[in-house]
Amino acid sequence: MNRMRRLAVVVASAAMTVGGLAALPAAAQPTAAAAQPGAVRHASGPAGPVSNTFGRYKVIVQTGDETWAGTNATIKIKVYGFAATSPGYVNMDNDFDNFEPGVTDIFGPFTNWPDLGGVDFIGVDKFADGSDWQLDHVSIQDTLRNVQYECVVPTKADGYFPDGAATIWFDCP
Ligand SMILES: [Ca+2]
Ligand SMILES: [Ca+2]
Repeated sequence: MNRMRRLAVVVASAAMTVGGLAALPAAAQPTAAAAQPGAVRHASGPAGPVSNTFGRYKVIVQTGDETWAGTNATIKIKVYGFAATSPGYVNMDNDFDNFEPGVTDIFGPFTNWPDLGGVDFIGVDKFADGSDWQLDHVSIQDTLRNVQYECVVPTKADGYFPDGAATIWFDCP
C-alpha cells in the first residue's frame, strides 16, 4: 500500500467515524492475509494449517467381540489425511492389554503429528507376533477441531487379520 492509498484509507476511516455515513470501499478493506502475511493461525477456526507440537489426534480401535477376536500382536496404523499423513505407521500400544475381545482401545493423543487436513483413509498393519485378530472399527479423533472420522470395516471378512503379517486399508469417509 503506497502512501497515497494509506492516506485515503485514513481519511475514509475518519469520515466514517465522524459521520457514520459510508463503509470503506471493498478494495480498501485489508484482508486478514494482507494484514498479516504469513501469520500463523491459531486454534480458533477450522481453516488453514495449525501447528501441532502438542497431542491432537487420537486413534480409537474397537476389537470384535467374538471370543477368538483378540490378539497380542503388534498393531501399527498409518493415517492418510488430505494434507499430510501420520509420521509413518504408528505403534498402537498403551499400558493396557490391547485388542482384547469386545474392548475399545484409545491411543494417543499423539504429539508431533502434522495437521492432516481431514482424514481420508487408514492403513492397519498387523505383525506376525500374535494370533489372528478381528477388527471391528477404527475412529480417528481430531481433538483440536473436535471432529471424529469413522473408518468403515464393511464386513467381518474385511476386518479379519490372519495369524501372519497383513496390512489392510480402510476408508474414513
Ligand atoms: Ca491383547
Ligand atoms: Ca499394551
